[in-house]
Amino acid sequence: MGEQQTKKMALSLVQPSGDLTIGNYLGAIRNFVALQDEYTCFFGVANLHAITVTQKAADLRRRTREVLATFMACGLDPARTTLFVQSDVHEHAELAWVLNSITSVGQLQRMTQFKEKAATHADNLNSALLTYPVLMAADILLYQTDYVPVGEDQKQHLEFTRDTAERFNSRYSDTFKLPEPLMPKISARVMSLKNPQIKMSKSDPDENAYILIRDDADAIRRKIARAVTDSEYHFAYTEAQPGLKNLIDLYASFSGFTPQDVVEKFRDGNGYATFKAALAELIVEKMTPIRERFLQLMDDTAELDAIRAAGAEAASRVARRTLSKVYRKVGF
Ligand code: AQP
Repeated sequence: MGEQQTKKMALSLVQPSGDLTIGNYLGAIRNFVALQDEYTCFFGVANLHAITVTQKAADLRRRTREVLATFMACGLDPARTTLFVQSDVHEHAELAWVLNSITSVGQLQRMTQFKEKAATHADNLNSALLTYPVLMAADILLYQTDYVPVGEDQKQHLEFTRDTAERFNSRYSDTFKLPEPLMPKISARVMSLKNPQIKMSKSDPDENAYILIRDDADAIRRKIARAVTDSEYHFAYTEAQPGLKNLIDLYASFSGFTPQDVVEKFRDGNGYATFKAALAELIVEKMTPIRERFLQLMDDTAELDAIRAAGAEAASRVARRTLSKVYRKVGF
């Protein structure tokens, strides 16, 4: 008991909105693994968030299981860490409703991700796309979270969460802890392999833009070989060569080298081909054991179901405590 209470709380969720990419791995999941000993950890599958974009029910159900299996394949250990599915814990939706009542529409309309998604999903501009950050604030605040390990794209949502917590605390009384982001130093923002101006996203319509955690060695080699670079043929780590810079960052993240070390190692190579081939082999080496473990876990339905059920129970216990406090304060 003492240990649970003195350790700080870390929480993060991942959407089952597509097959997970190495962006999700390097920006988020790999960092979750490193936190397991130091913090009390809760990691979830954000299936409520995923329906802000149209999903086929069977695909969403399958991907929800796949995210759980990916968490474990990457090294999250259900004996030390709570792994859960967001829709199994009804408190998330209930707290989001309360937080909606203290959130201004203008603030939501100014969020970068809303503006981007509104542009790409103009045919399905549903109100959940607008209120997405409110649900994300509920996800985090329910667990009295200290740290949220996320990629850089989520920084603005985290600031929104802190604003919302402060507003509730000052309108009612001190209820929520203010969470801090935890971002990796390299690969906080892995860029698309086809357009290094935009981030690598699992819902990108071009499958060559990303490497999936479940991609096999041939797919990895093919996608790296086709990755956009430039025609400078000058091996340097600079904003002026964003495609190459992204690949150098990937090499640095997977190898533990600094980007400058990577430049030293490959600057005398013959064009970019030698570097690309070495990068592909490095990714294959690091991702193959994860992929194999993922495939094994997906075969064991009973184990995944048991982990999901235990996670739902553990998460609900914590979430219930915060929600009942909130309900009392607002007068329910
Ligand atoms: N390209 C990225 N680089 C670094 N980190 C990233 N993350 C996502 N893309 C990158 C981090 O992965 C975690 C889970 O993300 P998510 O699934 O909740 O949603 P997202 O950020 O919207 O991820 P995607 O892949 O871009 O999904 P879609 O295409 O469905 O919107 C988060 O911590 C995120 O920062």
